[in-house]
Amino acid sequence: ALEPTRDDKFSFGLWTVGWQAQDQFGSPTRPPLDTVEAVNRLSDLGAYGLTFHDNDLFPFDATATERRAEIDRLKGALDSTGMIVPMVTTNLFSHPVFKDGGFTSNDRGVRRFALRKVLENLDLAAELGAKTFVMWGGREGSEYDAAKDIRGALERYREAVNLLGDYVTDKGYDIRFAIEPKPNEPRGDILLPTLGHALAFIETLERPELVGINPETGHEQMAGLNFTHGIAQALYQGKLFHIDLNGQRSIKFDQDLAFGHGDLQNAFSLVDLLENGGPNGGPSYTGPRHFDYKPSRTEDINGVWDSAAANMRTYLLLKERATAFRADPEVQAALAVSLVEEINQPTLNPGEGYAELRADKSAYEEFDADAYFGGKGFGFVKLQQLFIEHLLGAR
Ligand code: GLT
Ligand code: MN
Ligand code: MN
Ligand code: MN
Repeated sequence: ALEPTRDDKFSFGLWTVGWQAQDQFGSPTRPPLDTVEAVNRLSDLGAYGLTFHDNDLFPFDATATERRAEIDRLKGALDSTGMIVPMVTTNLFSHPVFKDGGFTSNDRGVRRFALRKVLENLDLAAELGAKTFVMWGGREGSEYDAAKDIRGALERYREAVNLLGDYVTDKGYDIRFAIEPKPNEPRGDILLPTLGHALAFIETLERPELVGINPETGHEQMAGLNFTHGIAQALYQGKLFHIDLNGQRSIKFDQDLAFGHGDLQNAFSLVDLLENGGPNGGPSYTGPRHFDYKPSRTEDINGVWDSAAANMRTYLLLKERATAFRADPEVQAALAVSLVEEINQPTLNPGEGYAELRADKSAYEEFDADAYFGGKGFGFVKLQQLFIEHLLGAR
């Protein structure tokens, strides 16, 4: 069960294993990786999908012929391996023209160009059978408060997403959009910085049902937020359309470590939620388990494939540990002591409203808050220690 299979639905961005490890302070440490090689190797390792930005596959200035040649090479590799493309996205952040953003650049000509670039790429996403189109607005933001009218920028963001919704609807494409939040980097501050901001924004759209979110572990954790909590809310609101799994250690630059190499406890609770948090204890999310990480700059190509395998193996290890955690009678007993299931019981009785609640003296007049618990605690720490012991493989 620790050997990844297609059924695990593991996918990788072409920009992840393909990252040449250039950063703010240094040049690349690895040669370019060919797309066909990436597909073959990921397939051999047990992944089922490859995702990409338009310009991971072909350069920004590719001619129509060059673009088609690269698409056809990818299709050949997909055919020969059985790999699929579950998600496609557009690069609206690398080229200098996007220095103040794509959909929300102050410059209107850039905004029109960005929209056209995405429309072209939506056709490609449909051609490859991608069901999700991710939008990471890394350059949508500002460094200076006076330099960006945020309400105007949100209105332009909305205008853009509404247009894209018109397009897939009119074309009959089976594609939904997933907005990927990030608080900062590369911009000083990015629009829709957390998944909560994105969820609120989506409700303002003309076709909110077409739009969900693609939260990334590290991006929420960069803002000091609990990723598992955020994912639970996205699931609760039916908006977890896609997920970017990786590792991050606290509030600092975007580390994009392998999954589990950051906050391991949070990774464990996340896998437990995704795999066992559904209605009958089954999966709560059935989409791709997509890894968006950066193989560290210290690594050669062998390190790249080791890290790709590490993401999947850690996920499967945590899945195994989560199954054991749920099955442990002591955990079940601790969950009961901690009243974890009681949160699912409505606070009001059937048919009860405020009048009936006010009439229930036991709820208030006779409720003795001081004596209520009789000094008894919730037992959360004991439960947490069981969680840790399962994570450590001690039980
Ligand atoms: C970029 C970013 C990722 C996004 C990708 C999708 S691009 O690598 O850091 O978090 O998911 O645009
Ligand atoms: Mn990231
Ligand atoms: Mn990144
Ligand atoms: Mn990402």
